[in-house]
Amino acid sequence: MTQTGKIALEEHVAVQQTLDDSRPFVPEHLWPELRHRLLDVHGTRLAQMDACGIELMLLSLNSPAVQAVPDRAAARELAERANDELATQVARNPARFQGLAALPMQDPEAACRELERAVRELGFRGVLVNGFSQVDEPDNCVYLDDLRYRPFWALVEALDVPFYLHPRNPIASWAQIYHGAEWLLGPTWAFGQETAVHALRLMGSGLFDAHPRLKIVLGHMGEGIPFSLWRIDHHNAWMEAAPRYPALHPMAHYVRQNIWLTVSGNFSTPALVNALSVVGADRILFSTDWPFENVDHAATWFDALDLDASTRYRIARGNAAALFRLGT
Ligand code: GRE
Ligand code: ZN
Repeated sequence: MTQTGKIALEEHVAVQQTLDDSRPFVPEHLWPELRHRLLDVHGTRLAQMDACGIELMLLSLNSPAVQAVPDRAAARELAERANDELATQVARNPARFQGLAALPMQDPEAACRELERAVRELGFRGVLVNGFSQVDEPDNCVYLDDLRYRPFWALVEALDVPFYLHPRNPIASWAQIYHGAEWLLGPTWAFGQETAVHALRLMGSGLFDAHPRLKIVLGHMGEGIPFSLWRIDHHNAWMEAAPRYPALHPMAHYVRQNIWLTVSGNFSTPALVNALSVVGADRILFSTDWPFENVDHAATWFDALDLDASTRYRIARGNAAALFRLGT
């Protein structure tokens, strides 16, 4: 049964300056197709949405984009320009498209200013950041549990907008484990590993004790965290050792308080069953990951799932409408 009115949250576009970031992820003969998909909004994309029962896409920039620009001023300029272009696209059809802001995390104060501008002036519904940022030097990778970001997180909480933590690849000098096995990079494995560790860093840092109302969205059915959650919190229980992180609670507490998952790029029924049993239907949201995945692959899989009407509705659109305050 086609569930109409679906809302999709991890849906990417590129601007000219970020287009080539996506080029390594596709065989050369398919680059013209991916390039078209990344630059298109109102043609192929909208037709796919109409064909597959998707009412609304939240658009965000491709990866790694702003996060891979070490120069602070250049990162600021790129984020501002990309957000302006995205706002222009959204304004052409706001009933079908809304925006998530790109932010120059290389400069935390500028990230705060751009966040306020994107939410208050451009009407964006939240933020999507592509993992760690390279700051000043290409090899200086900074994760978002760094204390320099505490004022930024306070602002995200005060504005009450969701923060989508999206994957990127580790840089070569930090990724020896993948040397000689490059096939594991990208969506095969490294994206999930990188993003799961980043999310666990946030949880373990105590960030969510200081800011309990932060709302973090993870794609790809939670990047493996639901599957691993029990072991993260319960390994070697007989040793009765105190946790070695500053946070006040087990990770399961933060997963249930601060984390929402989308099914983007992970159209696996066993993975969904696991996520449903670990985090429940109120924290799982539909998404596709267009243009890297096909809209019809996501929708055909979702529409055929054997779910009760309430669960189906919440995952398809109810949870997203509440979380991102859509349709208000
Ligand atoms: C994504 O945005 O999730 C993505 C990429 C590149 C390749 C595959 C993929 O940015 O899913
Ligand atoms: Zn994505």
